[in-house]
Amino acid sequence: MYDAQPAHKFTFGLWTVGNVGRDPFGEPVRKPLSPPEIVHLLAEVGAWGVNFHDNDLIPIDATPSERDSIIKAFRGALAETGLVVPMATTNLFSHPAFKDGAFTSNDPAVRAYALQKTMAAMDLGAEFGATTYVFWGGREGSESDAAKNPLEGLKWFREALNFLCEYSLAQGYNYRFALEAKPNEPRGDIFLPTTGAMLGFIETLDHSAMVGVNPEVAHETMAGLNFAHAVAQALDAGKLFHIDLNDQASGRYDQDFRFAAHNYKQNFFLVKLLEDVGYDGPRHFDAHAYRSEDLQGVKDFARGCIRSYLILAEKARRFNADAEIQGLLAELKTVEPAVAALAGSYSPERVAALKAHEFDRTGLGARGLGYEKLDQLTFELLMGVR
Ligand code: 3MF
Ligand code: MG
Ligand code: MG
Ligand code: MG
Repeated sequence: MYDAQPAHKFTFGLWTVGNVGRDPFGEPVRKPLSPPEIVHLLAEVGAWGVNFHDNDLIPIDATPSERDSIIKAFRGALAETGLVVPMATTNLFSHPAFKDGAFTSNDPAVRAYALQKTMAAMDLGAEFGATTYVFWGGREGSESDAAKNPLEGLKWFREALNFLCEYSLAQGYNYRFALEAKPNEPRGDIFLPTTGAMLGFIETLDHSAMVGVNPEVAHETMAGLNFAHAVAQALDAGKLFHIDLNDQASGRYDQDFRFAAHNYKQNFFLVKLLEDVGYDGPRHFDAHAYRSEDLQGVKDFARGCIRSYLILAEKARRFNADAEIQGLLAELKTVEPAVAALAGSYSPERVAALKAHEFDRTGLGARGLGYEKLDQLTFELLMGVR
């Protein structure tokens, strides 16, 4: 019943199940897996696709012949398993050269190197058929505003994206760019810290139609925001090009927990939103297993991400089919047709009707909305007692 279908497009990054459990205070706890091993592991747990940063696949210091043999082995694993590569991205954060950011580094040489590295990574992604290219500004920010002018940072970031859009078009790549916001970590502050900020910025780009967003559960949650609302804004703008599913407790370090490991209710509303609108992009898990886990735990983690999504999708169907819940929702919107017709788009007739209407302000304020009951019914549905 909770089996992944290709239509769900469940994907994982090489860096997710490949995470070795290093953190700022501790050494790795798991052995690294090679890209072909990861592809086979993902096939075993039911994934449809695999995504990568350039250096997840090809080490930054690989020789051309090493590159060729890695690509050959990876291609072989994809052919054996049928996994696809829908998304690619650039690692612009691990190497010390990027300590002050990449496209927004104060150093022009670093900004130029970031362009060169991204073009090469776009070439690599295109070789594997990727159609979404993600930009997460890992270190595009600052610790001290003494060091960087945010206006310059935005200008440089725009220049880089305009350049790379042109490059994608000139190469005939089929890329849509997806910008991923994060409020902080690993920088004190990261520019364009929320999905809403990215959506505003996109409209300032030369090729704004080919640029959308890749919101991540953990990132909006770190900022104390409602993730489903951020996704709704992206959907409303026609800009939900990709999504990073994981989980996070508000106010904590960047946790990247298994999808829905923490906020069951918030993630239920997220899944319901995606399912209700028929989102047909990849459902990408950008998460990793707890540091307590061995290889078996990594598989449990990956299967858990998929299964939790499908369980919440099933709950969303039940919510939509629940007569009592739907009755409460319908009741909320039931008013006299003449009054309902007063709300809507501008017209001289509506202006006249509004000016002439006398509202029962006291009655409006006195009306109970039934949200306590609605929320309790939702909780009971989620807990399986309904
Ligand atoms: C960091 C992230 C990143 C991005 C990735 C692009 C390492 O918090 O979320 O994962 O998602 O760089 O997809
Ligand atoms: Mg993240
Ligand atoms: Mg993270
Ligand atoms: Mg992410």
